[in-house]
Amino acid sequence: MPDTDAADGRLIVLSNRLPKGGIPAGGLVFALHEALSDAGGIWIGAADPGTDVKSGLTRIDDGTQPYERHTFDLTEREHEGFYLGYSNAVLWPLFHHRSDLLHIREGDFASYAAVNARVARAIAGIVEPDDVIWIHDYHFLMVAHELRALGVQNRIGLFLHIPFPSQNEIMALPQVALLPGWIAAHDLFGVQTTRDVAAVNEVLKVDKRCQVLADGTWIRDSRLFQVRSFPIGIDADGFAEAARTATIPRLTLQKHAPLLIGVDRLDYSKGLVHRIEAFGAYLERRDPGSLAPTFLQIAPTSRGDVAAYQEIREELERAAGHINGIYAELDWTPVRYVNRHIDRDVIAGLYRRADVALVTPLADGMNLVAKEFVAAQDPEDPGVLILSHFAGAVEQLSAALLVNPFDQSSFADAIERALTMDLEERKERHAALRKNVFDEDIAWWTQCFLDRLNGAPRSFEGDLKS
Ligand code: ADQ
Repeated sequence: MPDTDAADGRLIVLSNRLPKGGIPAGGLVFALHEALSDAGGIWIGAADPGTDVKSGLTRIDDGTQPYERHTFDLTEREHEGFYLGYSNAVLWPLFHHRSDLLHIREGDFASYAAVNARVARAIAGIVEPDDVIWIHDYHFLMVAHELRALGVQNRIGLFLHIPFPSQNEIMALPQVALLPGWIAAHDLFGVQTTRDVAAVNEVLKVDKRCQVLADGTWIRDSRLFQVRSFPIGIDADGFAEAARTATIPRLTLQKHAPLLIGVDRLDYSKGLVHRIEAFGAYLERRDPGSLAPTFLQIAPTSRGDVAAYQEIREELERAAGHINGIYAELDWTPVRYVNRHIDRDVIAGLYRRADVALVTPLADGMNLVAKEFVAAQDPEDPGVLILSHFAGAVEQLSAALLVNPFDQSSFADAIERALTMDLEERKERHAALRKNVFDEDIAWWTQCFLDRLNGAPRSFEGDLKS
C-alpha cells in the first residue's frame, strides 16, 4: 500500500501573474490570497519585463501582509520567447485543440526552458524542508522537473487551468517526449475535469517508463505521482452579494426587452464569432412582433501582441458589424460589443439583469463566467445559462441548456428556448446549478487540492500491475 505523510510548512505559490497589492477582487487570485493568508507563505510571479535581469527573487511586499510576495525577472526577449512565444503561441493553441494556430519558432522553447530553470533555482534557494509548492498553469510545466534535478524533495503540485490535449494532438509538440517526465516530477498533477484526467493518462500510457497502480496512482522511475481532477469554483457568496448590491449603468434598452450577455477575454478559444453568428441566425427567424433582444458582449483585448489574437478581434468586429448592419433599427442595436475591462461589481450586476448568458467556448478548461452568472441570479426569477459542451464546467453544470457551438441552427434553437422558457423550468434548472456553484466553491477547490497534495503517497511497497 502507498504510505502518506502530511506536510506542515509554508505554502509557496507560483503563478505567472501576481496581485499588485491589497486584497484581490475575485477569481483565482482571491482564492490563492485566502489560502496563503491561512497557511502563511510566499507568492511568486513574474515582474514586468525589463533589461536588467537578476537570477534570484525580489521581495515586493512591505511585510505587513500575511504572506510574502516575490517576483522573478524576465528580459524583453524572454517575455517574447517564454510568454508570448512558447506559452501563448504553442502551448495555449495546442492545448485548446487549435494546432492550426501553432507558431513554433526557433529559440522560444529554449527561452521557456531557461525561465523555468531560473524560477526553479530561485525556489530551491528559499524552500524549507516542510514547505509545500503549488505551481499554476502551462507557463511552468518544467519547474517541478528542474526542482527535482536540484534535489528538492518537497511536495510539489501543479494545477493546469486549461484543457489537456489528446494523445494525437500532443504529437504536434516538438518536446512531446519530455512531457511525461515533466508531469511525473510532481506529487500531484491537477486538472479541471475527468475528461482531462483521461487525456493525461493517455499520454502517460505511451511512455514506457510510466506504470499505473490499481488506484490510479502513477509510478515512473520509482517516483509516485497522481493525476486528478479538481473543478475550480468561484467565491459564490461574495459574487451573489456583489450582484444583489451592484449599481449598473443604464443600458438604454427597450422596456422589458430581453438582455443576453457574454463576458470573455477576447480569445479564439471562447467561440465569440460562432456565438454572434448564432445570435444572427436566431434574429433571422425571430417573430418580428416580439420584444427586440439585445446581446451585450463584453470582451477586453488580451494578448494583443500575438497575431492570432489580432485576427480574432477583427473577425469579431466584422461579425458584430454585419449583424447590426442587417437588423439594427433607429431605437435598437442588436449586438453591443464592449472591448474593455469592466469592474467585477458592475459585471455581477449585469449578470443579474441579464435574461440569458451565452457561455459557449470552443474549448475551455472550466469557464468561471458560467458559475458567476449562476451565482448572480435571483433564485425567484432566474435567467437561463446556455453552456457549450466544450467548457469544462459542463461536467458540473449539466442542468444548463447545453449547446454545440459549431451547430448554428441548434444553437439558435437554444437561444429561442432560453428566451421563452417558463418560470418553473428556469427555477428548477437554476436550483440545480446553484447548488453546485455554492457547494463546490473556490474554498472547496483549494481545500481539495491541498488535502490531496499533502496526503499524496510517496513510497510504494507491493507488486506493480504488468
Ligand atoms: P480564463 O481563460 O481567463 O481562465 P474564465 O474562466 O472565463 O477564463 O475567467 C475569466 C474571468 O475574467 C472571469 O472571472 C470573468 O468575470 C473575468 N472577465 C472576463 N471579461 C472581463 C471584463 N471585460 N472585465 C472584467 N472581468 C472580466 C483560465 C481558463 C479557464 C478557467 C480559469 C480558472 O482558460 O477555463 O476557468 O483559468 O481556472
